[in-house]
Amino acid sequence: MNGDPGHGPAMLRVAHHAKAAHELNPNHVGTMTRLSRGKFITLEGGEGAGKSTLLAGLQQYLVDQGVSLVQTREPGGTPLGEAVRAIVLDPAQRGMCAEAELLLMFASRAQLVRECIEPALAAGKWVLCDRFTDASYAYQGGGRGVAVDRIATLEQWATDGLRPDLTLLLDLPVATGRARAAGRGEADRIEVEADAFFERVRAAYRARAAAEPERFRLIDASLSPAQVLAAAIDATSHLFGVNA
Ligand code: Z5A
Repeated sequence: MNGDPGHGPAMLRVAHHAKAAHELNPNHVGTMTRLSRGKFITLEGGEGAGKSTLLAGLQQYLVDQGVSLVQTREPGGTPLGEAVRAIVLDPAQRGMCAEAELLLMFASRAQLVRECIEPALAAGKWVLCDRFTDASYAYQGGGRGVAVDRIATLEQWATDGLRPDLTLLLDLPVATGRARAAGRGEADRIEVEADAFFERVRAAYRARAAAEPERFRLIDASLSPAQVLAAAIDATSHLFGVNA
């Protein structure tokens, strides 16, 4: 599925986690019972790309398909994560160094994986998450220039190498996204960065999508909301029926 060492093919991961769920399921009876692991979908993109808009429509679609769904976000999603979010987005924290920013993102992520994502997937629920580790590679790696191998080390430690089954990348020219996002009130600590920062973020996202075409679906976010939703729905189709 991807060429990174330490991250096995999707079906191997499914098998591994199905075993974990089996072991954790108190209702398990007999060796033939096996709980199907849920699917993990993430949404990524630059500022104003339309993730929130897409989330609402995609959530409704998946629920209509009978999927038991958990929706969450990063940074955030847990009481600890939401407290971290308030700190990392606070414009008053303008002196925050790139390393502290990265570690805070992973602190939120470590808690979210253990408190929310893994229990949900193990229980057979699907998880729809607004941003995940790819955002750290894009913003802290691409945007801030933190070395990729440091992020990879944290990823392995904080998430145990958890990768989404599908990542929808909403790709949009920086100027278009910033124009969309303008007028929402006071910019947060990251939104005040210069265009060049967001150009590096976009380039890093696109490079990750190109490196892992099986996991990523790159969606032209300049299309209408209905067209973006249709592309996202099309991208989820292969998740149905696998490991059923
Ligand atoms: N961050 C990080 O640095 N490292 C990490 O590891 C993680 C995150 C996990 C918070 O993320 C910040 O955290 C973010 C990255 C950083 N910083 N920035 N910048 P966030 O996801 O909560 O915040 P955001 O990226 O700023 O999201 P956003 O600006 O709210 O964008 P959005 O949700 O993608 O857009 P939207 O609200 O759906 O749409 C924006 C506007 O465009 C709105 O008026 C819509 O009506 C309109 N829109 C939406 N879709 C369309 C289409 N298709 N056509 C036309 N208009 C549209």
